[in-house]
Amino acid sequence: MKMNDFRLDGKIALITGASYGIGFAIASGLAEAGATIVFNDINQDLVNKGVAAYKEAGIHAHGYVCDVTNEDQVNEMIAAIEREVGVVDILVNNAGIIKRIPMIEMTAAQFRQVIDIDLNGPFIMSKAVIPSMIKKGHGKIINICSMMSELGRETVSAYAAAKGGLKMLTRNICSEYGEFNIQCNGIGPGYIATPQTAPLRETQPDGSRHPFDQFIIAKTPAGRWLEAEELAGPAVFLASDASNAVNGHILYVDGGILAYIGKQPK
Ligand code: NAP
Ligand code: GCO
Repeated sequence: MKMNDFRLDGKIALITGASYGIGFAIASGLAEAGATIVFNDINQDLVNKGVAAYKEAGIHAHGYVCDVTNEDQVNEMIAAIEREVGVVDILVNNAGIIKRIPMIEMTAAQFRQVIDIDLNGPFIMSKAVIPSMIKKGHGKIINICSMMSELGRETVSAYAAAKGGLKMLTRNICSEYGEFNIQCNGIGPGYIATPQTAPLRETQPDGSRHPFDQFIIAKTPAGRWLEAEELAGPAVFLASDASNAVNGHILYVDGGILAYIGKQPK
């Protein structure tokens, strides 16, 4: 093993939904390791804001408007990236949404929307990049899974179904394309302070912490929410040659939540 195995110089990384949040943090880490950063988001305003944010961080990122659930848009984006930047070596399927609604109150349309973005999107994106990875003789796909790839909780039925499916899609891409030197793994973040979880951390009218905030503190051995930047190192590892023998694995970056019964209430 050489430390250079962790470098990504000369590699092109595409991170979906990466104008901010976890995608932005992972992209920044991949850039630090030498990768050329390409990202997409759902509209031009977000892409423009993302390009500016990357520039502010000293990263020249290539931004594209693309809805990951729209196969025509995805195929057009991948063709444009291959013309304008080059063949994608590393795909991070990060784009995702959550709806926190009790299952019997959730409409079928709402359930389908979460499945569409969080599971169909990674399928469509992976299907679009694998043929060129096969031609190139290597590829890395990293799916951003979740605690809900392993656990359920109230109000997140669609999200848990999607993220559980994403875990198995990860294993199936590994099974089907490992022979072409394509490694497909997942990262399962714990509870990360981003816009997606902001409603779970809102200070209460009486100035106390949100009940769910207190719950996560008790469920995390380190007693804190994790930062998006803490996912960058694991992402660099899974995007690099250092992990060429790792395939079909979900790397939980959760501060130990899955290992811990939780702190006894005082
Ligand atoms: P976030 O702040 O909500 O960012 C998600 C990004 O994806 C946004 O830029 C969003 O754009 C974009 N997006 C949504 N739908 C899209 C579509 N159809 N096509 C393209 N882009 C789309 O979420 P996050 O907290 O950074 O989470 C990123 C990923 O990590 C998600 O897959 C999430 O499930 C997963 N995750 C998050 C946590 C956590 O604690 N935060 C933990 C585990 C896993 P808009 O702004 O327009 O919605
Ligand atoms: C929730 C949270 C979680 C996190 C993450 C945990 O409502 O429980 O949003 O789902 O987003 O997926 O790993």
